Amino acid sequence: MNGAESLVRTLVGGGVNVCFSNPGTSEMHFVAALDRVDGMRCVLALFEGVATGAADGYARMAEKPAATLLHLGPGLGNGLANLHNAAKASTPVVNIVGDHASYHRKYDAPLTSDIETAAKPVSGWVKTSPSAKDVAADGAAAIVAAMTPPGQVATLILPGDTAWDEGSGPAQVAAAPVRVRVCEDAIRQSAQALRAGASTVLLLTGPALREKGLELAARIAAKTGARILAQTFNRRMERGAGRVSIERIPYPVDQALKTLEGTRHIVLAGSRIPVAFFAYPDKPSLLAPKDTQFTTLSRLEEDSVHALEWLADELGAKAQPIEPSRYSPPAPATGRIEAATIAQSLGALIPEDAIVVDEGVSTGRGFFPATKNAHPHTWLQNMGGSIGIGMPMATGAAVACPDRPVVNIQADGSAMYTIQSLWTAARYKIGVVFVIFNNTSYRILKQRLFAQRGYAAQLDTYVGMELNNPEIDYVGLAKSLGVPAAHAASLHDATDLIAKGLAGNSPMLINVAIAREFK
Ligand SMILES: Cc1ncc(C[n+]2csc(CCOP(=O)(O)OP(=O)(O)O)c2C)c(N)n1
Repeated sequence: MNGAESLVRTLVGGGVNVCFSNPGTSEMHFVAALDRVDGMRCVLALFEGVATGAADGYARMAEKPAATLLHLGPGLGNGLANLHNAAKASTPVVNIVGDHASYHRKYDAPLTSDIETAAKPVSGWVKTSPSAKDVAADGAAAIVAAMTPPGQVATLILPGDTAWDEGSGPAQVAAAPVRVRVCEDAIRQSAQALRAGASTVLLLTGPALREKGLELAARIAAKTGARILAQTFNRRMERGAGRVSIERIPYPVDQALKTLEGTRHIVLAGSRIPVAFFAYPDKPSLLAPKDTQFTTLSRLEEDSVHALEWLADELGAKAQPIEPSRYSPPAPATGRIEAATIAQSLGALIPEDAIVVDEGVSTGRGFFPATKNAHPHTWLQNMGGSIGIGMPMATGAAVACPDRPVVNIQADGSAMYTIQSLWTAARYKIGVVFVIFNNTSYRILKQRLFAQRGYAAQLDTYVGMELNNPEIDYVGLAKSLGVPAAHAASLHDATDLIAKGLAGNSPMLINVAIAREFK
């Protein structure tokens, strides 16, 4: 058995069953092994950013990593933006990058580059496998590294000869470390901060945003009078009927400052101190009031749910009554197509057990209130700020959960970074409903420029932010990539088309025409 097959059998043995790939000549033996070994599904992506974003979405839902397969340094380079996002979301990814055969590197052939250096900023673990005899054990170590809490990108670089030389056979994959439990001090100090009541915020992210964590946090809040909030961006959040559907710290700095006004203590459950996405000349970087005291209940890699359980016990809150969201969706909206009406219609349309993949950017920001009482669903966001994650992430999430409805709420400009996702969805019949919020601009940037009251904004010209002239034909693009698509010129059309899309289990794109005004 060669190294490639030893590695693929190791991956399958370690529960890695999907490989989002864009291979080249140096990976041919690995590809042949992918094909030969049962239990491994190879999903082709036509751009590496699709492969890496799909691996992120897959792992968020499957709770285990997918592999990627990228072609040397340039393939990795194309995939880096979404690996950055995966790293910021602490998503486990087994990121496999092919390289020249070890003896070929010294000739500096065209595709030679320093792959390790390129991989390091996004990877918690990087290794170039030295030989075909080592590659299976290195693959096993990569899985463990990826799954080590809170989860990380593990990059395994695979020189060609490690694939084609005689290998070791499959290696055993060790169990990944479990999340460690917090110490008693963390509980005692958090309880003390929470007893202060309304001036305390219990700030959640990570596994604390799953059903059990939310329920425990709500009991604690009900008992103490403290507020619960989620970070602005989170890897995965359970919401809708039957869940405690909580709000996030808003993205715009002024709104975030207002939300946290009067806060004296923040108890961090897996979360970080809230900071502004960007610095602005006239605004603070830190979003909480200056003298806020922070208490860490749990770090992201620790067992936040156990910590919340213990904390609830300590506060006598375990049996505290709470009111999870009830199923009472809004009626589908009528009137103009705008953020509020789309949100309302989505609240009415989200099917039971849906996955909502949110790259709605300026349109999608305020969708939580209108979707709070929808059917139970899961909400995925971009934690790394690099746009172009939504379509691949939705595609990967749907590969992980083929029986769940998946809707991608997708800003138009961001869609264009990884629009090739549509072809993968079509090729493998992956049932994602892609809803494009088409405002023919980078509206969020126009908002920023306008806020600066700059010369360009006064003239109402926004250099480098207009996506008209020519307008992008998303319906035509989708059709050319094999995905049925339709244009929604009215809210009624949009509601109708989204409902139809969600009733099926095949990919569909809906282009929702949104007015260009932005102020
Ligand atoms: C990789 C990357 N390139 C550029 C940016 C800067 N950027 C942030 S938002 C944005 C435009 C977003 O436009 P769109 O997706 O249409 O959303 P809208 O603002 O119109 O709601 C850009 C270019 C980024 N965040 N990431």
